[in-house]
Amino acid sequence: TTDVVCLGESMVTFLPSQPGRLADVPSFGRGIGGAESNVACALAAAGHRAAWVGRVGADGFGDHLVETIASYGVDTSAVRRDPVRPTGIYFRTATDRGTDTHEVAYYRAGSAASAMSPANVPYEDLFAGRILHLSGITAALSGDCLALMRELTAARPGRPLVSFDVNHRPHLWRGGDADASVLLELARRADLVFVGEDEAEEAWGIVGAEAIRAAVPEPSVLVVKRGSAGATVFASGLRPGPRSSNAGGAECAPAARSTEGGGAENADTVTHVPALRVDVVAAVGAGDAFAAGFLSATLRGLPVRDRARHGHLMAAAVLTVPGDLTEPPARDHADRLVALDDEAWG
Ligand code: KDG
Repeated sequence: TTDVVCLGESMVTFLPSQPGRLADVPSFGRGIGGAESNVACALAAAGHRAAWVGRVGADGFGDHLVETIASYGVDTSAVRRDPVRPTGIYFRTATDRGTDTHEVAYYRAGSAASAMSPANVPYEDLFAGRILHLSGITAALSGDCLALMRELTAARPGRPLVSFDVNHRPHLWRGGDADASVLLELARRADLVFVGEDEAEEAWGIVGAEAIRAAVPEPSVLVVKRGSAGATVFASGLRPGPRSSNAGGAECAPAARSTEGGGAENADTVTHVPALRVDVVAAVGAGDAFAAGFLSATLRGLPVRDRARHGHLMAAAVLTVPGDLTEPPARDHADRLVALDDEAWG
């Protein structure tokens, strides 16, 4: 069985040979990007069975994406090729200091992935894992992609646990019919949600972790990421998953939550988990790495605090390299770091 199926657009990424304005960068090196395939690659590198489902062009960039993602050990067999539309690409700039904002230039309007729709995705593959991981980027790509996100997050019998990273990308919402408020609707339909405190404010005007939870009360687990301040995890209604026999007793299925409220079984536990302090080289990909670490620990049935610590650890590894992806620490090594006492974790 597949542990996690990730759906989304991946792109060939062009990383600058030197810092500076996009207008001044003389040459670029090729990498790959795509929030959801980043999650799949990190999960596969951490020893899980991960699949990535997407749509690329029938072109060399599409070949490169599929080959590179597969080289991480990710199952790419359900990726579709669009005979006409190209694979999306994007360029990035770098600054001397990793925490400064960099420029992103997308060339993805009309891409193969933007043509994903409820009519052309392989549902059997999408629902084959224990977790289906999605992100708000897909919702911003086109009306068809938004319809697909609504379809995949709809309640249905046998639905895998739906993990949703809000991933608000303001550029992508410009000029479309929908706006980032749909991300709130999608988050409320998911079982596990990742959102940055800053992105909730930017996308929805909602300020602070408690207010975010009040606006997104449905998911069993809501992770509010607060940058270097760490993460706050709201968790309720976890019970052993129906397929736990093949995953060491992972608690990852949503429990039916009573609508009457007030019962102890519905009360949230709220866990603040500090992050590791690192010198940031490039922040891109850190959110994906966090999600991968959190999902990995969820599949393993680890306690909430350790789920977030595994997320922070994977994020720290990616924050300290220029690209979106890096080899995560081996599982036993990661477990030893996660088990360090609170003092080490700040
Ligand atoms: O999370 C990293 C992604 O932002 C990057 O890989 C590109 O998927 C991408 C996007 O749409 O911004």
